[in-house]
Amino acid sequence: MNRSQSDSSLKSEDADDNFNFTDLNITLAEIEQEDIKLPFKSLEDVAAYIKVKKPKNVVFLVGAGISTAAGIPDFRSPNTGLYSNLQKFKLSCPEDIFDIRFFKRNPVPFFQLAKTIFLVDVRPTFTHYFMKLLVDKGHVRRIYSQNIDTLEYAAGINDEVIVTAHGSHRTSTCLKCRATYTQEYMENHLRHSSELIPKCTACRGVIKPDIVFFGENLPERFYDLHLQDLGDADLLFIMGTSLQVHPVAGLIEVVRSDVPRILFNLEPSGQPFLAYNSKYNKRDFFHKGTTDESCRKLAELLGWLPEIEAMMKPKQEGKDEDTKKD
Ligand code: CNA
Repeated sequence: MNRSQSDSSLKSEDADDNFNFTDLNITLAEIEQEDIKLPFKSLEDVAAYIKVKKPKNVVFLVGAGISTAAGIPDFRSPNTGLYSNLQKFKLSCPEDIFDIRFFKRNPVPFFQLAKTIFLVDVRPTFTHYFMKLLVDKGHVRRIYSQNIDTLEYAAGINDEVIVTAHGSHRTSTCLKCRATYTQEYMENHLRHSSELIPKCTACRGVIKPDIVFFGENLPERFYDLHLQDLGDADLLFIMGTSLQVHPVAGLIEVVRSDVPRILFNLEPSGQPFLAYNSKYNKRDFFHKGTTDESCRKLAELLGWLPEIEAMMKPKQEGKDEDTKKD
């Protein structure tokens, strides 16, 4: 990883989705010709595209911004991002805390931080469940997540669909003998051990969570899948990422030149490669705001809001019951 409608036949086909084309900013002629004009001008256009084109190879490229609503800070947001809050570690450069060369010399700052970011009780966000619903409806080819928080799995998304491009802390590995350890083992250590640095029970080497640090290779699964997945993609959603970390940021350029690219983010990112502000833009669309707000609005337009809320509800009730028992 490197730093730097009103047509009744259409309606009946999708009757279970409660979809109402009259809500959308498209004409009947466009629907009949299945010709939704690019670039999209609104979320209504995006919803119409999904309804009419029924994409089967949607690729999501997501980053830390989809998890901030769960309480996990991102890297680069001013004031709230991790990089603005590392003063106590006295690093010459904030990226050092996730740099493998630095870690091998001095793993202390990373594990001090790990205690605060790995041990919090977090739940998937609306955005995670929006992705899950698209997966369940057969629209999704793959989710490329830069996040290490494992919330895609917690939302119940099938492992096969997920590529954790920067690894995750589901497992950890001894840097000396390559013995592997579970997430539970690492969490127990961080919570209960008097020693800060976790050491291998076999060889006393330092155990490092399997997240990809600057200076390390991405998982093989990323290299095995990304060219085919992005080459076959029929819609790209980019959500909650500053697109500053390569090679993942480069995925936006691997999709075919006629494939729509949608960015949901608090601030513009990906320019000039994403051309939503250019007069030459042919297929890029930026919707500014939180990913939860954008996904919620899109789900509403698609008539999918009740299904997503139903997916989120049992988890909420389960948590409430757990709390009562304590
Ligand atoms: P980043 O560089 O911190 O950028 C995050 C982007 O998301 C910024 O452009 C923000 O404006 C935007 N953003 C923040 N909150 C929201 C929100 N609620 N809705 C919409 N947009 C929002 O993070 P990237 O993911 O781009 O950078 C890649 C790094 C971050 C990877 O190596 C990750 O491992 C690493 N990271 C992951 C986590 C996590 O697992 N949750 C947390 C912090 C950092």
